[in-house]
Amino acid sequence: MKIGITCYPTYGGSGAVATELGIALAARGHEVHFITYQQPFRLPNYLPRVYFHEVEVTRYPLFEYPPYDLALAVKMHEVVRDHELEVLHCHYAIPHATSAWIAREMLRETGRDIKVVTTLHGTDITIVGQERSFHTITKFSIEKSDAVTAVSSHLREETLRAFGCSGCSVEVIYNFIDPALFDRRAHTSPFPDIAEAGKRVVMHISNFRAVKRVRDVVRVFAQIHAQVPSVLVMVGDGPERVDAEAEARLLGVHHDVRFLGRIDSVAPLLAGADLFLLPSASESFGLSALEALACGVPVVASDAGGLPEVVREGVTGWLHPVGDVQGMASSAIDVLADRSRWEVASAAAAADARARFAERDIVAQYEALYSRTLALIRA
Ligand code: GMT
Repeated sequence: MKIGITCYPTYGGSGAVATELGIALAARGHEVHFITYQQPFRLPNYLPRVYFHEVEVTRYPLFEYPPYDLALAVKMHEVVRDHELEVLHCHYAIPHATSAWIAREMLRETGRDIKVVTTLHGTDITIVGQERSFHTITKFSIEKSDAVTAVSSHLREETLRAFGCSGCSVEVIYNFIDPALFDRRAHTSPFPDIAEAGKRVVMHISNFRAVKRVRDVVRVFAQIHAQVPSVLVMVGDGPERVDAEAEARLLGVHHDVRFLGRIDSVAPLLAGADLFLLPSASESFGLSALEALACGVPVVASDAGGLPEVVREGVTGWLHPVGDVQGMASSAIDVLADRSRWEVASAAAAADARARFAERDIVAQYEALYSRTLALIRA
């Protein structure tokens, strides 16, 4: 198949999933064209059958707000036409699915067709899509897609609740991991100094937006730190980083908190972690939690959104109500202080991630969806 993929190329779960999907599809013999404003952060420079088409937005004094959505639609139209793509797979509804709809309408004028598959990732539905000004266009874009997927059952239900979905269905296709990459045994410890000091590594990875509640990460860690010799490794960057740094100083744990900034390749870091914290206010799936589990890192997280679908309560991790710093700290201390308990949870995490979220199985679900959607053309 010839497939176009559009995503947000910078740091973020949806961009990571879209890119890993494209790479996996190309490895299975498909031709994949990424159409976006920047090379996706997880995309290597060259891979057979993978192409990158940069969307350039015209700057003109009249355009106080340069029209990216239109530039994207024009580029989609051009790439579909010139490379005879069959499917445009949009990750994140706004504006990608809207631009794809425009491109499809333009193509129809010339007697061509393209199938539009939209994958909903979370904030496109839970935050952005429910903004009053975006609600109608989000609903429209979902309904005009030829197929719609959501990354968890929770997000599917939330989509149907918030938008309804006349004439379409939302299929759940979970996010996935490459079991060979997200493997504890495949990497050497990135933190030998912490291990030599006899301390455990607690980790958090995100874009440090408000929804991630990074101050709770530091608060939970402060309680762990009081009981278990440990270091908190914070990976990523974003608007709440300053607050998290201030919280660490306020709680007097800043000497054992390391802010690494944005790092694209997280598998080697996760392979050196003992516990992953994700106390988000909402999380449609929690890709970083899955990546941690696959690396044999038990997860302590909030009992929010799709996280209960990813983390098996009491087996691969522990879930607590949003904001329950005490409960999260207590679960974290229990598992970190008991080596044999940690080993059981770590092994269960790695096994469960492979059993339910292996790249091979999930990518096959997308291939089947593309085939079913393409069959609709010919019907
Ligand atoms: O969480 C973010 O801020 C980034 C966002 C995105 O669009 O990249 O992540 C969403 O999509 C990820 C991949 O499907 C999910 O794992 C995240 O749970 C989801 N974020 C939220 O729902 C807050």
